[in-house]
Amino acid sequence: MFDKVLIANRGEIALRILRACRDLGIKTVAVHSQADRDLLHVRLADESICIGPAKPLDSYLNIPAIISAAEVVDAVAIHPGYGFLSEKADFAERVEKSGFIFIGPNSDTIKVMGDKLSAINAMKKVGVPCLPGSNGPLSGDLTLAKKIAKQVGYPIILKAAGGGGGRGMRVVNTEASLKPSISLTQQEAAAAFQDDRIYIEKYLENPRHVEFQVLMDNFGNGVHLGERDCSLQRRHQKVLEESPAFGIEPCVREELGALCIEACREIGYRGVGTFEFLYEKGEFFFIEMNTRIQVEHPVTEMVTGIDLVKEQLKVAAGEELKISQKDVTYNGHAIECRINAEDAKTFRPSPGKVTYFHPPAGPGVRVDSHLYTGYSVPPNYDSLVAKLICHGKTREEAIVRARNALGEFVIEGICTNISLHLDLVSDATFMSGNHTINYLESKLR
Ligand code: MV4
Repeated sequence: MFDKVLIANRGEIALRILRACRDLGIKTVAVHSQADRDLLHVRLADESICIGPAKPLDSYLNIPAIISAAEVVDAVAIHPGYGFLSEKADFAERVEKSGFIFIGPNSDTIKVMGDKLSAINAMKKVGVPCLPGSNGPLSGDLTLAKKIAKQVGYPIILKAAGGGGGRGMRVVNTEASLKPSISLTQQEAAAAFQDDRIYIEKYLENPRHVEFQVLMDNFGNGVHLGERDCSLQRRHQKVLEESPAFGIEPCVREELGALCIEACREIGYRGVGTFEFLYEKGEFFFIEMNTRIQVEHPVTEMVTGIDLVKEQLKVAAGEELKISQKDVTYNGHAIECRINAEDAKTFRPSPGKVTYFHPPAGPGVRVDSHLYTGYSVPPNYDSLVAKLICHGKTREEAIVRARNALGEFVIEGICTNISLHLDLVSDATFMSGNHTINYLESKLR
């Protein structure tokens, strides 16, 4: 196992990684910005180094500063967490070239999955279901684009090959608007991703977002850990996630999960990974893959009993996966509420000093948070301050526990979206399990 790991992230996930390292007897190094000296994981880490000013570009996105820090402390491996540099192939490559281990897939794999077109191609090879579309970048031939769009059937969606996570997309409803939409999307893609390749996909108007978790070692061994429903979102920010997804039959889960593992073998995938699907009328369609640990990983951990961050560290260290698919069982149901420091009505960020912090507890209740009484939430970063994960034997029990735990949760001094979550866990549509990706935004209108 690694002697020492550098944690190239902040907030709750940095603390989560630190705890997984401790479980495995690994020494930890926290790198932090000038605004983050008081983070809980910085205090708990064996060593800490300030890598620059508060602005993310000057610290958590500053590749030379992070690699120099790893050299100074003699770390063996670097854990990128989520966000920041976690899916930047050139970061992974520079970590590898500097003689450290990047805790994640190798940089070539990140590159393949970062290009949405090559990701879709890799999936098609093993029979993972994808949406009808252009099957490649548009050539510049408008007549051909019109023909493809007509075949697929309007509405269609234009997506940038370099996009993902909701960036670089445009819905097109009619042939008349195809030409201007193509040129706009192309221009935006060139500016945002330095890559003007765009493609056509059939647009699904009211799907659910269902994603599969996989775990692969370096030797082609792998398991899937079932799926999560992440349909409750606002402006591409997930708000509440759960596992398993409502109404997915075990045989469907095993079939699609097995295909995801096959796809991983095809691309030489190592580590934890997430396959994102749109699910509509009983059908799954692959849209993209995430090559990092995700915010919502705890719901999968609660249901399977598998510690994803520990497994991630073990396979990155070259250990063979000890879990086989028959060892993966699904116990009950878990839901995660993302608690943000923001106004519950306007969604404006609400940084500031937490004058009192009292998290809920009890059977089936888990809180992943870096908050403590007296901590000041800086204004420079994502507003996620806590994740409340509630488990129960059934979906209903998990929801009741979430309702009760949200009622116990006390965060004073800053605004949070706890009241929004209290509303959601008593919402009739949410309780029915039939909500789609459009539900939360329409409810808030
Ligand atoms: C789509 C789609 C409908 N049809 N693709 C948004 C984020 C990115 N991962 C892909 N996204 C979508 N792609 C087709 N062909 C609708 C979305 C989408 C979405 C997907 C998942 C969760 C929330 C969403 C919110 C708006 C749009």
